[in-house]
Amino acid sequence: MGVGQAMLAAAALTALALTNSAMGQTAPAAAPGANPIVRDKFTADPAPLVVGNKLYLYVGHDEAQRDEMFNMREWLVYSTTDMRHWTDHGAIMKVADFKWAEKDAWASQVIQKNGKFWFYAAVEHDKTHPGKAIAVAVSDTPTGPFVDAKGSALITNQMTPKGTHSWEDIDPTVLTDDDGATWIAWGNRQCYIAKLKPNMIEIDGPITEITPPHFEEGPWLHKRGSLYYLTYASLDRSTHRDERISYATAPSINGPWTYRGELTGSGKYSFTIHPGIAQFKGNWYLFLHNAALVIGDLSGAIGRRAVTVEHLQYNADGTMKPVFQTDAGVTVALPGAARRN
Ligand code: FUB
Repeated sequence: MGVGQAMLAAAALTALALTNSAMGQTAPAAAPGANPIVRDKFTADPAPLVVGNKLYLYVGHDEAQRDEMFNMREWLVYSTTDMRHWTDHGAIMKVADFKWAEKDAWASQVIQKNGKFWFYAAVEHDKTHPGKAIAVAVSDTPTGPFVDAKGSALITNQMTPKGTHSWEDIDPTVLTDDDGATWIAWGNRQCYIAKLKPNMIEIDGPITEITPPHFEEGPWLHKRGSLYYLTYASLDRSTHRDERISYATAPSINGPWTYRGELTGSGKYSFTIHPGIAQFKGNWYLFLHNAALVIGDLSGAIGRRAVTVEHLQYNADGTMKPVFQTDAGVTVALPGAARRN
């Protein structure tokens, strides 16, 4: 996101938050699993991972106070077996666990490979490599403890010299292809992809730019059948104030990527939105975040978001059906969710 843009959005959201507080609005009591799915903490950038009969959900912990823009110091993990009831496993890591990083527990994803769980996350690098960077950590279990797997950044801002801004190298997403190769995509305004070495902690070969139309941030790679999907937070600056979700598809991880348009509208009260996609027990799910949660006297804001989940459905040609963000979320059986956007 642009800093100027983010500050404007923060001001708008603060005004909204004050309005909500003044009106005494709180999150309504809801059926288990209704949105937002975590209600006692502000959470953002959802990243699902299915392991056996559980779905694990990794999120950044939003702790911004008052008009702070972001205050994200750790990543949390939750799990579910039924998409209704969630178990809180606490923090898997703090930014401080990466000795070379300064701040910002931004978007992440965990992938399972070779009996280990690999955690990729965006952080702010220290002054030796100014700008955002991508960290990699490893654990024997999905709930951690995770430890820095490399002792240095996997990707730094200096590795993508054509980029225009210091927060270009954020929001990693990882996919292991049918041939066993794992790929990592990431970016803000520019979207990049590279292959990982089998050791999972080094880039193998070139970094390729694949920026799709209106790409802003938050790429998410997944594959269904023979089709590859690149889903992302988009911002068409000529028409929209807040990010939406758009996507592209390709016949191979190497492309070519075809833009397929918008998948969702904006998250309620939120400048940012962030996709995470998983198939679990036969159904597909799209995780998102909005800024509609109120906890005590703190309302949603740019750094106080709340993760949500909706059913995801496909058309016969592999394109994804538009997703409408609801309060009921997946507590409503398909296809009955009411439209919000
Ligand atoms: O949560 C911090 C940043 O905001 C993420 O890295 C972006 O995707 C946006 O959600």
